[in-house]
Amino acid sequence: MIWQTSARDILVAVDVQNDFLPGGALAVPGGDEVVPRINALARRFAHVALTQDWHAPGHLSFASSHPGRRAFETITLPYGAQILWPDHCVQGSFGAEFSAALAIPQAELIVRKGYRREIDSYSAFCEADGATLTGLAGYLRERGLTRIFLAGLATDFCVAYSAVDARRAGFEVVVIEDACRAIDTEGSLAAAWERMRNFGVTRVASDLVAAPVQSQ
Ligand code: VGL
Ligand code: ZN
Repeated sequence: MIWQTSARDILVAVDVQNDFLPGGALAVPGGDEVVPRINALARRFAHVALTQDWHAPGHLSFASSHPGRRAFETITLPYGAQILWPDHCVQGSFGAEFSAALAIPQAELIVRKGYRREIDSYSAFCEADGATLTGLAGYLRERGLTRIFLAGLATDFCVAYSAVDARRAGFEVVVIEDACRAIDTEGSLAAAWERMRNFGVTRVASDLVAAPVQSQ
């Protein structure tokens, strides 16, 4: 099946930022491989948005904010379980910048997330308290966009959480598998695909995503 995009579709490129690329603070294995794929995909969409992990210094998702704790341990915060990460994507830092190889000047929106020190947000729709909305669902609805294609980093965290929340908000959701890469800590990748499947997220290959018949 070919997935022909239309004026009601948007590509959301998740967290293609230096800290998630090789050499970055929270490097995702093969993270750099998604960049040319996402650039090529973006040309097949009438609409593109970017998300940007954007943490305040001393963010509570950082292991360094919890003396005696180490990265990739899980702790309990007021809103629930939180995996601790190396310091990453600190507001204004080089690591938080988009990859210089990302070439999507036509992107219409940048959604920043995780900017409050006390709350993480893997999802581009809703923060980790499960209640605070980012405004993305409202933006998409106001613009009549009904189907969201997701690509980027990391499959098992920001892509998966965004995909599930987009389904909860009533959108059709398609994850472009080969344009994503995973962190995969303690079975997180398999669990993420299972959860996405349960929520009705579709999984496709990038070569099956085609530009609209007529460009708009
Ligand atoms: C992400 C862990 C921490 C992601 C962001 O972009 O998937 N993962 N912050
Ligand atoms: Zn983060």
